[in-house]
Formats: sequence, structure tokens, C-alpha cells
Amino acid sequence: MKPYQRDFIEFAIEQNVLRFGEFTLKSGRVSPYFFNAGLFSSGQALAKLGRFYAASLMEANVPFDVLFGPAYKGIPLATTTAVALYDHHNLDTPYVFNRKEAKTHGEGGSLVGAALAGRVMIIDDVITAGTAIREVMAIIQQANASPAGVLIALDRQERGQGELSAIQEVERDFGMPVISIVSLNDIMTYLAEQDSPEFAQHLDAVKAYRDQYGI
Ligand code: OMP
Repeated sequence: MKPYQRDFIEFAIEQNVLRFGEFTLKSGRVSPYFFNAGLFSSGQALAKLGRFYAASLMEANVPFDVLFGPAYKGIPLATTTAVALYDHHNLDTPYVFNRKEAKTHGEGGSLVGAALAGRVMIIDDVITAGTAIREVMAIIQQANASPAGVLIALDRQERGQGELSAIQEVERDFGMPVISIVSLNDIMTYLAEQDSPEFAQHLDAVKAYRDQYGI
């Protein structure tokens, strides 16, 4: 694990974004941990978050033309990533987001910002079973753009529809890489490093969950 990844996990715990307990996921799985990116909810938190996304994207070195933030949660994520790419990596990159409801007046349409064209880097929060990201892929296909990759905060490393991980399935089905700031493995490493009975308990619960749903 790289230092910025450890910093990111600490930051997520500190902001209450990464929590341990009992959570029912979109997939119906009951998970001992949850990552709620919506709780990065101040200017400072968003600014820091953007730096982590940007660092991870630069490190992955995947070529792209435009950032895409899928509504709703992807919108601030793509925005703060675009700002951090400019402020910290001297890279001015176009970005676009979509509305969930198409607008019928004014400029119309469901896309706002730059053109959704060329190689699109999708910015999202979490992939568990891969359902949400497949809906996003349909928007890119409709625009006749091509996916450059997906950048997310957390890869939960869970099984998708078959024996592969949901992310491996997405990579295979759409021929693009999925980049994550951290994965479940990193969170487990972090928990194991802490000298805390509370974190040791969380680690046990996460291990049991991974035995059931992990890859
Ligand atoms: P999948 O569609 O199963 O890949 O789940 C991904 C979505 O679930 C994310 O976009 C979130 O809306 C939500 N989610 C989280 O935000 N954090 C988690 O830790 C887990 C989930 C989830 O429900 O699986």
C-alpha cells in the first residue's frame, strides 16, 4: 500500500465515510462495512478527495480525453478531480456530467459541460456487484464515445455475476481498466496494522464477509 492510500483510508474513517457495523447493500448483501462518499461534505473534504482521485488517475497513466461524472454522486467527484488535476498536476481536462431527467427547454438534453466524446474516464464512488457502472456504460455507448476507464474510490473486490470479481467482469465486458484509490485488501491491511481491539473485531467481520462474497 502506498502512503497516499493509507492517508486516504485514514481520511475516510475520520470523515465517517468508511464505517463499520451492519449495512444492507444495493445488491442485497449484508456487509460489515460501508463507504458513503456523500459524507465528504465540506469544501476541505472535497478538495482533499479530489487530490486522492487525481493522484490515483495520474499514477494509473491511462490516456483519456474527458472526465465524466454520472448523476448524482459522480458529479462532485468528477468536478473535484478536474480541479485537482489542474491545481496539482497542471492538467486542464474537460469534464461533463449528466442529468437524470432530460431537460426539454433551454439548452435541452441530459448532458452538461464538455462534449461526451472521445475516450471517456468515468469517475464514480464504489463498485460492488457492478450494476451501477453498467447503467453508466449505456450512456457512453449512446453518445458513441468510447470508455477509457473507470476511476473509483473503493474496489470492494466482490464477486459479480459469475466467479470473477465485479470489476474483472466490467474490465472484460467493456475492454477498459478500472482504477481505484484503494481496495478492500488495502482496508484489511490498514485494520491489521492498527493496534486496536476494536479494529481487530472489524477485521474479523470483514474477513468473514470476504469469505462469502469476495474473490
Ligand atoms: P453495485 O451497483 O452493486 O456495483 O454497487 C455500487 C453502488 O452501491 C455505489 O454506487 C453506491 O451507490 C452503493 N454503495 C456504496 O456507496 N458504498 C458501499 O460501500 C457499498 C455500496 C453498495 O450498495 O454496494
